[in-house]
Amino acid sequence: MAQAREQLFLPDGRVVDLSRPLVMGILNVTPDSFSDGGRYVDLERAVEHARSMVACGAAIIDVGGESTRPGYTPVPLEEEKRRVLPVIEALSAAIDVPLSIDTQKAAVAEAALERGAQILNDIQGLRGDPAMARLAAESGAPVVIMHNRREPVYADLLEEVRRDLSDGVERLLAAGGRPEQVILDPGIGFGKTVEQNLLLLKQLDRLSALGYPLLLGASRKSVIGRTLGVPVDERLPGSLAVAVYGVLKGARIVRVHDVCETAQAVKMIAAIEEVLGDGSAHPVGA
Ligand code: HH2
Repeated sequence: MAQAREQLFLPDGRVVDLSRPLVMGILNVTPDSFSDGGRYVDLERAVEHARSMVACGAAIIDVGGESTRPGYTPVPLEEEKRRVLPVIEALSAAIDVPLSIDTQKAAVAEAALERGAQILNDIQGLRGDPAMARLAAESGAPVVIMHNRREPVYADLLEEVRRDLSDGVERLLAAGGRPEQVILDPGIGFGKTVEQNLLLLKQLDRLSALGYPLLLGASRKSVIGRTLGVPVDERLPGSLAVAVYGVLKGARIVRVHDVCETAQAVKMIAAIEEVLGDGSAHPVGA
């Protein structure tokens, strides 16, 4: 199995270490996101929330100005820019961790990069806006290529997800981009039934075989709600279980709302995996 790359190279020259799994904190500056809509539309509250996620261990903050929950209302370009750009600008000055821009519009992504965003997050996997692959290639920024389909119809789920993701990678390379920029994401909740989401999680390690770092975003999603029969504000235990399972299956970045709790879970996994010795001497503590 191909070993996934363990670094992200940012346009500003910084390098993000992926040898340990990272937490990406979600900052939705939308009135209508499915779990946190309306909470951070105010600039000061957005900055405060980002700061608190960083304090808890977020290594990346993902800023989004358009909810993409099932049945969402598309946001016009100017409105999306109005929502995200001031936040990107303020966060570039306020916090040290890299910012990613969660958008399907190349014009929003480009303006965000100009204001300090360092990572592109395209839920259309470079198969939506035709200008996105070129922008990714020209900027040299790491780009999350997420799997997405309109209809949950597959003859062979894993094979088709792999093929669609590879197609996104091909678009980047054809536009002049580099394999080093690629981060892949199975797109939990996007054009998949509950069973298909569970199956993709179960087979996540097989997506690592493509050789790119994997990002997993299942936080508070309906696959958890439906499996456990719990409303959106009671999905923390399920979200933690999926994040831990995902990391053990090879995810290097987990995109979550509950950063403090997830960062502790991920740190605990790293501590167990990295402990040395045979346990016969030098106990670390009780
Ligand atoms: N999920 C959502 C949005 N962006 N990006 C990536 N790479 N992977 C994901 O799984 C993903 C994503 C949807 O979740 P959320 O942002 O919480 O909700 P909403 O779309 O309602 O704002």
